[in-house]
Amino acid sequence: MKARTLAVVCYPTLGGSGIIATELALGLAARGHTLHVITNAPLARALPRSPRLHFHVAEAPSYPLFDQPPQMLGLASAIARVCDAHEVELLHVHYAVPHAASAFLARQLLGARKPALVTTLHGSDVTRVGTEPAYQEITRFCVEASEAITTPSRYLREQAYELLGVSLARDIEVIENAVDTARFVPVEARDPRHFDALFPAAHGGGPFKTLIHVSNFRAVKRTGDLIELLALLNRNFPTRLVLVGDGPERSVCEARARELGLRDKVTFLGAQTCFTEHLQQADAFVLTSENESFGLAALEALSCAVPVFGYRVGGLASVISEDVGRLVPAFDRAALARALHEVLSDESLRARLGQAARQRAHDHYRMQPTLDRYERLFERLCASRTP
Ligand code: GMT
Repeated sequence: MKARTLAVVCYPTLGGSGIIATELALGLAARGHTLHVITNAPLARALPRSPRLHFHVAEAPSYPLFDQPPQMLGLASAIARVCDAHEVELLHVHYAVPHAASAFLARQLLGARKPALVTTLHGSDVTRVGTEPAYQEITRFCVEASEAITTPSRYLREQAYELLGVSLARDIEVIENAVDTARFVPVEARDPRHFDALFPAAHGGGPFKTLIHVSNFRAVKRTGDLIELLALLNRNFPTRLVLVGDGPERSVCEARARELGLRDKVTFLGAQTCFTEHLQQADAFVLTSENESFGLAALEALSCAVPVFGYRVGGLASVISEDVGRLVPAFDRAALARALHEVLSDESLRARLGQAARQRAHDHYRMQPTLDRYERLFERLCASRTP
């Protein structure tokens, strides 16, 4: 593809949509494109320097009349300025609310100089917030104003038609998320003592199996289920839990762990940008989400050869096949505990799932084929704008 000037809008936090957006930006810059990443706050994760990667933080000045600074407006203004100043040919927005609306406004402002627009829907922008009656019409309208719409799973594509009401006449392209399989790698030999320093108080009753979970601790993640699960497992199977990330449900989990007498078996690491060393050493990755359009954190675990366990919800089943972990009926914690017990008590089975997990990440979810898909889409749209 001819080198193009592209802009990306995403959330700066450690959520999946921001992670995949910045990974794509890095990959596209490495392929010779110039990328302008626009966010409403500095990125939570520092990215490697690249002469072709530029960052812009949208300003949203406040005023005593405002409850909150009008971020959507500040973002629209930043998009228009960046696109105009750098002659951006294509704008890619990740997560529709409110990014698709900011992009719509910016393009109106730019008139004939407007870039082509691609909107990637990610999950709760369709299944939750996008379908709030107060937001649905405006979100659907702005999403449909994009020249191309993509989703990371077939599941979310169906939901976009069904819940958001995107017209069936509009094509929605499924481009699955990907993982950097060179960074998320298995360790050659796992260290059985790796987690001991994180659990100084948990003596006696071992040897422990260690589960890991990574998320933003929002209600949709049902992180409280992880604590209940840990209690079930510890009835006859010494297990510890490492929790990476932060968010509104974290304090609820901490309180529940205390109530259940499990505080010495749970470690809260908080928001971390470098947790791969822990992921690689875990016996299993667990997620108990009420819904996941894809499950990027689970894919990162697979790439580290760590089997994944969770509920059969949303698009997770397309990522987690039976040979790389276990998905059980939604919210059935006892079934999840049984599945974990079955696999973790048989190290050769666990290792087989781990190997298959790595293979699956490598065969289906490497960055390069995903970058190829986006490049083809972007080139088609950029070429059709050029006179
Ligand atoms: O939709 C969200 O909840 C936010 C978003 C994020 O920023 O973390 O997560 C979604 O996008 C990820 C990247 O495509 C997916 O891996 C997650 O499964 C998806 N989350 C949900 O569907 C709940």
